[in-house]
Amino acid sequence: MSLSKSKCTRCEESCGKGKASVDVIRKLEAAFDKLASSNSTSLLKRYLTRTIFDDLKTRKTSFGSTLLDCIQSGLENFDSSIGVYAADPECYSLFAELFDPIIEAYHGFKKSDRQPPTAWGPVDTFANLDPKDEYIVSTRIRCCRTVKGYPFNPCMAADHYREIERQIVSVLNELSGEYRGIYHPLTGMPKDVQQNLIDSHYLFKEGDRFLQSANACRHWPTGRGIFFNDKKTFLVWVCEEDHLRIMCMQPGGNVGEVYRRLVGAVTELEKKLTFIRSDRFGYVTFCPTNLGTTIRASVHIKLPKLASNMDKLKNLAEKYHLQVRGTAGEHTESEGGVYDLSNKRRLGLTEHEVMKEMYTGISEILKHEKSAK
Ligand code: ADP
Ligand code: CIR
Repeated sequence: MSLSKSKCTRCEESCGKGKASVDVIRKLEAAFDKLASSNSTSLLKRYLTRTIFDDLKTRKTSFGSTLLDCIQSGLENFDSSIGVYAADPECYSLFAELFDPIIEAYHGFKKSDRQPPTAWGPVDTFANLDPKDEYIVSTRIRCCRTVKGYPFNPCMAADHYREIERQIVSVLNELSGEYRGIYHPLTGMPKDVQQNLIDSHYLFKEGDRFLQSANACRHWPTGRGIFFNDKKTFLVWVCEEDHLRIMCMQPGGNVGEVYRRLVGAVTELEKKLTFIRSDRFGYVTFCPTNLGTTIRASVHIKLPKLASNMDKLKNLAEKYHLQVRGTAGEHTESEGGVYDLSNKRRLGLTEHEVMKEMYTGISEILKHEKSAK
């Protein structure tokens, strides 16, 4: 099935470029008023002014995506931190008046900025952050990729999922050495196996309400699955939030080893798959927080002293451009005093600079933990 831009996969009609329907505009109007009077702290609420809303509410991309498709998640989930997704790659430009300030607020990346060319840099720069295994439980580095020729989740038909999965898995099956592994499709996966993989932090969770509201879970579980090597130190998520989430992880704090493995994996995959990269935003992703390098390098870390004052830990993390998440990922709580600390910015910096920011930040946080009373 080839990707036809003129045929909208949402309504299965040739809606093409044009104007949002009266029904969409009516829904937007009602939801805008509710958001405006809500106590939401999302970036959507902060930047969707009445003027911008009026400018954007009638627009529609050639994939058929409207403002509603981009902001539905934030409209339905007032506890969103961001609240927007690009329903298709064109949304970043057609709805730039909304996306640009959100992207700047999240990454510090201005309208006039450009993502530098890919630069992994020397992979041996980073050492073990916790050689005595006292604080860091595990290290994980992931990046996201969008395969050329396919839209983002909200515009994907069931056949797109089947086709892209086939394409990705045929490439994954050719990997060798430490990257050799097996693909496990979600379709037909026993529930206990799936839950076990989720609980062990290997597999994406199911039923994320932020993604569901964004129409990113249609045709689930068609086309979704996970590939991993024997040791589960190299894993690829297929068609969850993005077409590919490529990740390496292992116990302990050896950032250098995990980074080297990830760079090798992405380099191999790029030989066989063509990924969408824009001059301005680098690698293009569904969520604006992942644009650019798309790298989220994290440690699962125990910080008993700092975490006794969460406001202090969050302020410290912010100082080093780090984000604090719960143990099971985004929108979760800490379990057993383990926090997920990762780089917040991924856009406007090279891959190596992103890694350096994370590495330096975690080193500094560890110094604070060790000297705290
Ligand atoms: P993503 O990292 O892909 O944006 P999440 O925040 O939902 O998505 O995390 C996905 C999974 O990865 C979760 O199960 C989370 O616990 C796990 N994870 C993240 N960082 C680490 C880490 N350093 N060690 C082990 N598991 C991790
Ligand atoms: C939200 O707005 O909270 C969700 N849509 C998730 C946004 C991604 N979060 C992030 O910080 N990377």
